[in-house]
Amino acid sequence: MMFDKILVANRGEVALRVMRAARELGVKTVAVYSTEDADTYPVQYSDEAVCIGPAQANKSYLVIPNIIAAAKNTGAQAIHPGYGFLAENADFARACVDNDLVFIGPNADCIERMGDKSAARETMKTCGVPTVPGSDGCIDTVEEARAFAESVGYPVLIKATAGGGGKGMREVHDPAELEAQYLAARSEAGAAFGNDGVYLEKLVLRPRHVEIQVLADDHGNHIALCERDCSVQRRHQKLIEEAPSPALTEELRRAMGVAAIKAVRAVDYRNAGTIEFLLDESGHFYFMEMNTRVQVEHPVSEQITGVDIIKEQLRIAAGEPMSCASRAPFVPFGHAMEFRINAEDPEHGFRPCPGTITRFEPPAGPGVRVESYVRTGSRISPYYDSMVAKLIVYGQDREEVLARGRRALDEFVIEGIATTLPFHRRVLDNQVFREGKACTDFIETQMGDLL
Ligand code: MV4
Repeated sequence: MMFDKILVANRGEVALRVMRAARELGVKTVAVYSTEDADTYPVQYSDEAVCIGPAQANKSYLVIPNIIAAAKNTGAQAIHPGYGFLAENADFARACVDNDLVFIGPNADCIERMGDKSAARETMKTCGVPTVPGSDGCIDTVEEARAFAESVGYPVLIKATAGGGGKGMREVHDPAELEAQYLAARSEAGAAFGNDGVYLEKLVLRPRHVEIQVLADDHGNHIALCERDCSVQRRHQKLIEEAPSPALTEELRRAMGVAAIKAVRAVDYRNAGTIEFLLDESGHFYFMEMNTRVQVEHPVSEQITGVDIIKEQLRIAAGEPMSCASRAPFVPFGHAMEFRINAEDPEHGFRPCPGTITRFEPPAGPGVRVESYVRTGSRISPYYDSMVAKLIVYGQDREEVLARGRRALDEFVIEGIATTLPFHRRVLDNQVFREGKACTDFIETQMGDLL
């Protein structure tokens, strides 16, 4: 049975996105907020709101007992974690279950198994999902690292098993650098994650980042909602995502979807998740990581499939079958692109620019969707992520979407703070991007002056 009331353990645009989905399903919402966020729109939008602490996230949005208490005290039956904060925290998922609350996401074991990147890679290899040639588990000595690098050939990439999102990664192009990079990667990982385990992979040159959105329910439905191409990133922060990927053929899409479903079945995964792949220049793809949460860029998949991913998450968590299963296998219709509008100054190394928005005029019209929690007069807090809005444009093909993106970015007015709007306008003028040929080095090679 669908929930009567859920608590949203997040803030900003994703909190609002989840509440809107809940409202369409007739589900009441409880917001939790820090004192810093007391006047934000998601708090006003919710049916009830509970203050859970001061501005610092580790004293509010990350305090598990306070969030659990807020859910129990308000009679919420389930908790949606959004993305970031506690979304991929296995202890939080366990704390929910221990307190008779449904965690709207996968179970704690799945979160843990995918959180250890070396173990996740082994799991995928075992169930036949392609992986980059790499070490079996972690590498404990420089000698072992050297032996592995010689066997697969340079260049190699050292990765932290507790990492993900690019933290604690070191490239090694020359045997003379191996020892220093290996030791640096271990100490960096130890300092950042309290776990200095590292593993090695052959370095894939000029890869694209292509990921498959999946949904799985308790009724045996496992579906792939096509792919997203997230190759335009800066320091492992995605800036633009699109679906479908301009780099995939129908055949590759099918193969990647099959691999993603294999991965989901292998760990008995439930709810929404994403399998990230590296796609090399010759069209081979390799498992990179699994994200056990809903992602920032989920709207582009929604626009090309017509599936409301958040509503499906609620149905799945409530034990109902997903409503879209009979439509699988999904063939993407049209094209969609998302631009992340951050309070950052692209002219000055993307430095954060918190402050008050003195004017906010979002674009509208055909094929335009804006996901944001701000309005004129809103304050962007220095304490949290700098994302102000997501602009999603969609249309019948990529060409229409490029023109629509340009039109919508030109309509978008945000005053009072610097934003990434001018950066996005420039990307849309770039020939490599327009041709659909951007890979993960796009910003360095094409937007080098911005770095
Ligand atoms: C790689 C790679 C090349 N070869 N693995 C970056 C984040 C983490 N998820 C894994 N990452 C990469 N793994 C091998 N064997 C290149 C990257 C990578 C990257 C991947 C996707 C998007 C942007 C990236 C930027 C730099 C490096």
